[in-house]
Amino acid sequence: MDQKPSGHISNRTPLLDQINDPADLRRFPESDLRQIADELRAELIDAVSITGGHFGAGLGVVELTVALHYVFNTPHDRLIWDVGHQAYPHKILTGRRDRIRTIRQGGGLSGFTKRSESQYDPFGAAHSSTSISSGLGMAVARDFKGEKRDVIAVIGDGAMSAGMAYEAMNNAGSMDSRLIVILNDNDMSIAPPVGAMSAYLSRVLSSKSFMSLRHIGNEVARHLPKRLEHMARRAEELARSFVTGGTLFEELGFYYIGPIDGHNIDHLLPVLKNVRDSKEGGPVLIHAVTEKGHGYLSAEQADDKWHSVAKFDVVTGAQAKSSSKAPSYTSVFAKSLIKEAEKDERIVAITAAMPSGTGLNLFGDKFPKRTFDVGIAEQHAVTFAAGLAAEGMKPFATIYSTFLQRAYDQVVHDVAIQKLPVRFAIDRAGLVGQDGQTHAGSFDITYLGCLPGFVIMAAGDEAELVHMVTTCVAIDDAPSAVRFPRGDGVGVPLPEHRAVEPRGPTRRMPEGGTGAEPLRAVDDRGRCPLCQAARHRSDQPAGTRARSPNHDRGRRDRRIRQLCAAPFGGDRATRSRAEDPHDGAAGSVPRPRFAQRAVRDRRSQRTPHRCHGVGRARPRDRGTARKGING
Ligand SMILES: Cc1ncc(C[n+]2csc(CCOP(=O)(O)OP(=O)(O)O)c2C)c(N)n1
Repeated sequence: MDQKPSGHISNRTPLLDQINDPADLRRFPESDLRQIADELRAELIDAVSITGGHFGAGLGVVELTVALHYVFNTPHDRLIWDVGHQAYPHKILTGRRDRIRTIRQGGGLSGFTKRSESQYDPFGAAHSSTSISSGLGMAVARDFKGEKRDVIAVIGDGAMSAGMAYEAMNNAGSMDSRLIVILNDNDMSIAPPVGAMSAYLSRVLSSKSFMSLRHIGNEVARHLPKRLEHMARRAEELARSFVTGGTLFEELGFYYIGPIDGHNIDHLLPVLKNVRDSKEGGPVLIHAVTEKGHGYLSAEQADDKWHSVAKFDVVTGAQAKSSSKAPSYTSVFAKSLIKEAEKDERIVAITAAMPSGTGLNLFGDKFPKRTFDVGIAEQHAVTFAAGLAAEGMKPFATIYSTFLQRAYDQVVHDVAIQKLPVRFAIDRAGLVGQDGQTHAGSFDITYLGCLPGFVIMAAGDEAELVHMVTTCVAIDDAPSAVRFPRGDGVGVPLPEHRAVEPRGPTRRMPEGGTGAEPLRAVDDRGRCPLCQAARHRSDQPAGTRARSPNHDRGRRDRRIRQLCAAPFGGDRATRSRAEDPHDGAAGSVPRPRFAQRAVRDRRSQRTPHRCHGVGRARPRDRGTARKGING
């Protein structure tokens, strides 16, 4: 499709205008589906040009979306989109077209699939690689209940790099439950995909045998009888294995079909129908080859295939630029780490498929051999970092707060308990705006704060972040973490000299303001300024520090109340591990340590708010609605 002005939607989408839900779609003859897909793509382009959001992935699954809803009886059949960032066309076809221009806005549609939003979203997503596990669960539940329905999981080649996908396939392959997995292979993650799986898929696609097989496959798909006889299926499988040399998926117990052209509706329909009508049990994997960004030139030509975009001009493809003058926290982090790495060659950096989101693309340009993109594999990333640390390297595991959740056992078991000095650079800490609930970095303070000996830092501005990166490098006897928000800094000058932060009690940043506002002080009787509860004083036993009614009544935001409930105090945090009876002792309450920035800047007049013994809250933590996309 050319990049044309959108014009008046209803003039451009005469068939789509007649579709409110998939039942309407199914009333059209197959011959109209090509045009419906074109109209759906035009509508997607127009909508995202207004809202911004995930884009390239949705463009790549337009035909697949039409074909799936046409062939399967959704929502009775369960259609699960992995991650859910590619589900915008699905939302348009499933009764949400009228709200598609509210996507990712307060009160609007979610940018991912969400159970509470629609009966057509049978499973909520946003974190990747959950679709096969959840689909298998639904398939087994169906079998228990004696119901008849198909369960279809659509998963990208990037999401297929995560361990969870293999755990699910390994399990599904040993079961007899009917499950349809569609591998949407666009040879892209957010960045180009990495790892052996990606190389394997490329080999399958580029092999001569695939090229001729594709032709044969198309012919076979056209002429296969509706009811696949067991013998015929086996013969075809053997023939296919003979040509392709067998597939990993078949070894895992899946019946593998493909690769097929995921943009050709005439190829998709017969394959999907045959799979739907087959009476065979067990899992099937359909390998569909698509192009990320398909049908919109600027997206097709971009390196990142326009994975996610700001608002843009449909005709020129020009995206709206941010007007901020301050650098982003991400870039300040990356540049600080580069400076440290120039001095210390033991510093290495690890990302789990988010090189540009975490700034490690910059680090990688400078130190390609010291940068590791491990794929969507946060668990592996953390244990890999632990191994590096065990051998004296200085690894920075650079992971968004929300995605680090997935590696919690690795953080506990492989890092904290062994006291290995893995440095965690936790980007997107705090609320993240449009990506919503699933992407909010709400829990890292809590889930790291209860671990023994963990040094936790929270940067209140970009200057602090610089010092905290230096501090992480210096901490070589314990795990450490520096958390920082998404988006741009507050505009303070960056320090010329980097300093190691002393560890000590925490101080409190202002609520709901910019970094320029004064901190609220503890009053002279040591009471909390928010609720006047002396019980919050950290020198009282943890059990007695209940929240006051005033506080609970919501004098300030929910997060403050959460912090007040934290079971440790700032003064306790100054204890060294050697003194701390809780350190590593089984069955006791572990105490975290905190680093506090020396009071040396324009905030030097502020009094630490000592009643909250947890690292500082950030100015942006208050429901920020900054533009942009997390991942
Ligand atoms: C656990 C987790 N880590 C990282 C991400 C960020 N993320 C969102 S989409 C994406 C790429 C997914 O690639 P693929 O499955 O191939 O889908 P495509 O966008 O290429 O269609 C990543 C890494 C995530 N959603 N979940």
